Amino acid sequence: MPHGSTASAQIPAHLGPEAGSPSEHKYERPGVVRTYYIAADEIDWDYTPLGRNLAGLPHAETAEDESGAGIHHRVYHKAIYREYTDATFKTLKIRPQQWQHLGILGPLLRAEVGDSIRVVFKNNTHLSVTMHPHGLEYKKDAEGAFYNDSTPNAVKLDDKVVPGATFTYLWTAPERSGPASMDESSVLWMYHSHFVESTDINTGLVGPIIVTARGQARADGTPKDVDREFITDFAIFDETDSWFFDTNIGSQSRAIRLKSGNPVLRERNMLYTINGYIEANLPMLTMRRGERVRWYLLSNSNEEDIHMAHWHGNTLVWNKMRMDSIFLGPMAMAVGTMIPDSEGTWLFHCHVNDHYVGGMVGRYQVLP
Ligand SMILES: [Cu+2]
Repeated sequence: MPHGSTASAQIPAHLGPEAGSPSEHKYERPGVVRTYYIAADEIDWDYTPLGRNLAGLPHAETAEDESGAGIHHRVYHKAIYREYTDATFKTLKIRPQQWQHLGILGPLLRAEVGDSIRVVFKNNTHLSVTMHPHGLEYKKDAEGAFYNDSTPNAVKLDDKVVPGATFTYLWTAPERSGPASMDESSVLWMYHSHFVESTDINTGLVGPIIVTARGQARADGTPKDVDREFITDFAIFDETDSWFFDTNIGSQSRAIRLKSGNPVLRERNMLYTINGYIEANLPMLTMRRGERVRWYLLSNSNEEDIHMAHWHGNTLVWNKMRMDSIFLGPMAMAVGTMIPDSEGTWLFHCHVNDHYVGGMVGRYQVLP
């Protein structure tokens, strides 16, 4: 079932392959423009919607509540990207069952090589934010990043979308945005707000992009050669670097705002999550034995975002190598393919001790 709003409009001529380019001869279909209506919204995010330590791990530290937000919940005010049905931004698009696990991540944007992605972006927050994509092709008027790049004001509207404003980003997926020779049929990119980048991401503004090789995508953009896809962000959210830190913690925090000035306060407000869930609140990632399952992994941008994603029970292939763990540095993106042969419910967690103890744990399930 298509996740994005796929417009069947022909790609504008200037966005297609250049005449005589090396890729022209394998241009099997005209690219489409995939349009998404995305808003940055303020919400109260519950890192533990179903309770604490759902994996039943035998260590006591994580069972105590440190947020002051309740015994069983850790809730913070945040800003996230959400998808709407159209440009009125009145109706949220229902996230399909298979993508419920995206959690705090923004809507999945997809393209097949040759396609364009058009995002009508509305800023419903009280912050100035943007959307900045990795991997896709963009011009200076759609980079979504605020810095001195010697461009005139006319092409800086994308750099700072103020509260209440709307901006339309147009990005393209040429060959260099899609799989290279060592990749499989699809690659992962991300997008995030890039006004005050670190604070924007810690506030929650990050999401995934998948680009499938030309000719290897179904109509909805999914790669034809896989049965199931999962996206997991090994994401530390440093709530002391959130735009809403003062709101979340209380007015007394202003004096101790500097994160380096109070390591205890900072550690208490570091959330070691997978897709914004801690302690196995990540929805059960469910697949069937023998399916071809593609795992897309990413990570956030804090200096502590150094992770080792580890699967119990099954192995996968990454970069033509057999693995049961994949290393992720800050803002990493990695893709692996698993053909599970061991049935059961299995731990899926970060193997860095502090992260594991801090709750960076999920589970996946292999059915017969
Ligand atoms: Cu980790």
